[in-house]
Amino acid sequence: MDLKPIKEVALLLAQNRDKTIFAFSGAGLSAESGIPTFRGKDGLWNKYDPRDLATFEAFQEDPLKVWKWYLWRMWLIARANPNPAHYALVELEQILPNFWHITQNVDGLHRVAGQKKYLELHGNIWEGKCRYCGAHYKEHEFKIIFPLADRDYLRNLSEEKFKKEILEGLTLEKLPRCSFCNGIVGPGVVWFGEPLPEHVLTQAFEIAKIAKVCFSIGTSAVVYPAAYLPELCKKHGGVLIEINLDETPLTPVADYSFRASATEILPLIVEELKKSL
Ligand code: BV8
Ligand code: ZN
Repeated sequence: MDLKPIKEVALLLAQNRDKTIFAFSGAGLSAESGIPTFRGKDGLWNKYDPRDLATFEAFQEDPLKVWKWYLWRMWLIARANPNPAHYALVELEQILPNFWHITQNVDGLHRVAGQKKYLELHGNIWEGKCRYCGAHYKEHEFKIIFPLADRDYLRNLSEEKFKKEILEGLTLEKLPRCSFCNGIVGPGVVWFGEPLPEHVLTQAFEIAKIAKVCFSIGTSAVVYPAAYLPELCKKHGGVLIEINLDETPLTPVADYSFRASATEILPLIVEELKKSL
C-alpha cells in the first residue's frame, strides 16, 4: 500500500482540523460487517427489484412480502457488529471538532460503534413509519406493536428458527398495526419516491456547502438527492476523497480515490492523523 496519499490526506485533515469535515457513507461501509450491499456483485437489488420491495406501492400490494424482506435484513443487522471502518469514523469525530457522519445506511451500526454526530438520510430500519396517517415509531415504541422487530430477539434467533418463525410463520395478522389509524405500519426507512426527512436533508446540505473535506465511503453515488452531497462539497471548493472497491460517477472528480476497502483505508488515515497531532 502506497502510504503517500494516506499521509497527504492525514495532513489535509490536520491542516483543516477545526473546519467542517464530513463522511458520506453507503452500504459499502457495512459490507464488511456482513450486511449485503445493494448494487455490488452480490448486491441485494441483484436478486430483487427495488420497485418490488422498497416502495409504498409494493408495500400496499404485498405488505407480507415487504416485511419478510425487511425482517431478513433486520435479522442480518441484529447479528452484525460494527467493523474497523465504523470505529475509525468515531475516532475522526473525537479528533475533529466539526466532523459529521452523514449516512444513507439504515442499519444503525454507526450508532452501535459510538458515533454521536450523524445524520441518517434514509431513516432507520429499527423504527416504524405509518404511511397512512404519518405516525412515527421510535425503536422502543415500535417493538411494542411489533415484537418480531426486537433487536435482541432477532440477534438470538438461529437461522432455522428465523426461517420457521418468520419466513414461513409470518402472517398478515402478525404485522404491526398503527395505534392511531390501525393501518399496517411499515419500516422507518425512506423508500423510492418518498421524500427524505426535511430537517435532516437541509442540515446535510448546509454541512456539505461549508465542508472543507468530504469522504465518500462505500457508496455507488447513484441515489438522489443524497448523492448531491459530495458534488455540493466539491462545487463549494471542498476536497473530495473517495474510498470504494469500484469506480463510481464520483471517481473522475475525486481529488483522492482509494480503490480499496473502507476497513483498510480509514484506520490508516486515522493512524497517520494521530501522528501529526
Ligand atoms: C425522492 C432505504 C422525491 C430503504 C433507499 C423516478 C421516480 C421517483 C424517484 C426517482 C425516479 N428516478 C430517480 C428518482 C430519485 C430516486 C433515485 O435516486 N433513484 C435512483 C436509483 C436513480 N430517489 C428517490 O426516490 C428518493 N426520494 O427522490 O423523493 C420526492 C420529493 C418530495 C416528495 C415526494 C417525493 C429516495 C431515495 C431513498 C431510497 N431508499 N434505501 C432501504 O434501505 O431498504 S436507497 C438504497 O440505496 C439504500 O438506502 C442505499 O443506501 C442507497 C444507496 O446505495 P449505496 O449505499 O450506495 O449502496 P450500493 O450497494 O449502491 O453501493 C455500495 C458501494 O460500496 C459500491 O460502490 C461498492 O463498490 C462499494 N463497496 C462494497 N464493499 C465495500 C465498498 N466500498 C468500500 N469498502 C468496502 N468494503
Ligand atoms: Zn397510522
